[in-house]
Amino acid sequence: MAKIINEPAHTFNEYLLIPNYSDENNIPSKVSLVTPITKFKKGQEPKIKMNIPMVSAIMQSVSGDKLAIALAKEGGISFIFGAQSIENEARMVKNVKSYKAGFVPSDSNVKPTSTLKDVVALKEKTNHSTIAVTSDGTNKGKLLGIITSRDYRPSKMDLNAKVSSFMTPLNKLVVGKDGISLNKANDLIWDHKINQLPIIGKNGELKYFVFRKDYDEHKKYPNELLDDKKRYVVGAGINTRDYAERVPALVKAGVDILCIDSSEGFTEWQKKTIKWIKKNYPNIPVGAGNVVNAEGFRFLVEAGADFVKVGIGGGSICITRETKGIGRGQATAVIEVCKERDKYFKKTGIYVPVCSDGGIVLDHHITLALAMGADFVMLGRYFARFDESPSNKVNINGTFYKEYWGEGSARARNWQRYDLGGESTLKFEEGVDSYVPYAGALHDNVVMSLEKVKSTMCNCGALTIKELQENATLTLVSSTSIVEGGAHDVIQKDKTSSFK
Ligand code: MZP
Repeated sequence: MAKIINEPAHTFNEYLLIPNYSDENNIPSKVSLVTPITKFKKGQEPKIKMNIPMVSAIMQSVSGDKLAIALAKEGGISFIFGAQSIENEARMVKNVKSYKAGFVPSDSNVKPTSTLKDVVALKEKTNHSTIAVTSDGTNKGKLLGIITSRDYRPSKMDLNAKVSSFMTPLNKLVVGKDGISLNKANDLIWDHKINQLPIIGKNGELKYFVFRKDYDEHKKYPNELLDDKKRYVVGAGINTRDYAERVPALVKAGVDILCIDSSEGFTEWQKKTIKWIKKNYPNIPVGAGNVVNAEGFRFLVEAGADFVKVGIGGGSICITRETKGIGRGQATAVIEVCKERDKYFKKTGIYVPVCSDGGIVLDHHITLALAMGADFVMLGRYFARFDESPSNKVNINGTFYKEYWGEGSARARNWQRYDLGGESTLKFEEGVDSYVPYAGALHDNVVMSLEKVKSTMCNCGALTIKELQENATLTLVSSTSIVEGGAHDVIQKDKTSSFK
């Protein structure tokens, strides 16, 4: 007879945290959200830590290079979606690794033989007030000068005038050499009272501009997550079919960490994939999943996984539980797996971080997942709503939305995520295509969500995620007490409040 668990599996919404004593030290500005993402031995440091406990989902409508840069600026990691060609995924990883905060490749460029008319047209198109003059008119050509709005006055000048006659030539410019630090570049900008500093390579070729106006912008990101070469940290999703070709390309592009993207991780395919990576790229950490019980966790850890992802069927776009009848309430799954993780740590002295993936609806669900033992959370719907996600922003009846589709939807064409051997096709859908309300810039939202997490941690007397995991008290709540938890028995004046 089948094994039957009679205890119901619970979701985050069925739990609340009970405050602990907080002393005057428990203030949000003292909370650290630093968290491990790769396994480590007791007393040692993990290879990669994040500054915030958030990673973005391995999804076409979530994790492109733009979102990866925005999230690394906040201190988290994106896993670039794997359901695309190997070349495209590697290019996205490369874009993140070659992005230098504060160093901007020039978007507006002309040749010395271009005319004032060309400059005016370009300015109208790009709205950039700094234009580079290079030997070949590209942003990689030899720098010959720059044009700013101070160099020309269209109403008083001949529109056929050649750029070389009115640009500020190189010998009158202050320039920085490639490799200069952002601090040094900003010092030059301040010392010489200029608005932009061109950075040139060994042969005088243009590399970037550093702009005065970006100086404060950079200070907005005290938590940015950098590797030892000061490049943003980025992850990438892989599948259990083409890893022997995909992984080398991603490693070559500079990827920091991989994660096998699959709806079900307790499989021989995952074991084979992890073993292959460990044999061929022992220095590249790889996460695996998804599992929802202790046995699944143990299996992936013994196969060599560096972190384990938990969650089946709880994603906002996911219909796996309806179509296949597999899955588990996310809270119960996280609690059981984290208990096993702690047991494994006690026995072996190896700590394997756990990621709670999917089903985060309210910001406080992040805090609950952490209190239940997760080291970080993976979010899809949450990030899909922002400017930086790769999907379309659409206006429906006057309200803006972003498109968000599951990797198991027909639209994603990601059969590899659901692969059980056999034919290379998706036989039925496990995800839906949807809209989510547009929510603006990633930065503003992440800052606000984490303020709430820190505030709750203070109420629980915790200044670190570890303290929260060790000392939090959680309680199951009744369905009527969930109703009591929202505004009730009043007629709300404004139901659009952004309390979530
Ligand atoms: P959520 O943050 O939108 O609730 O959930 C995101 C997670 O749902 C992803 O990280 C992934 O594990 C899972 N997912 C992605 N696509 C599907 C699907 O089409 C899915 N079924 O379940």
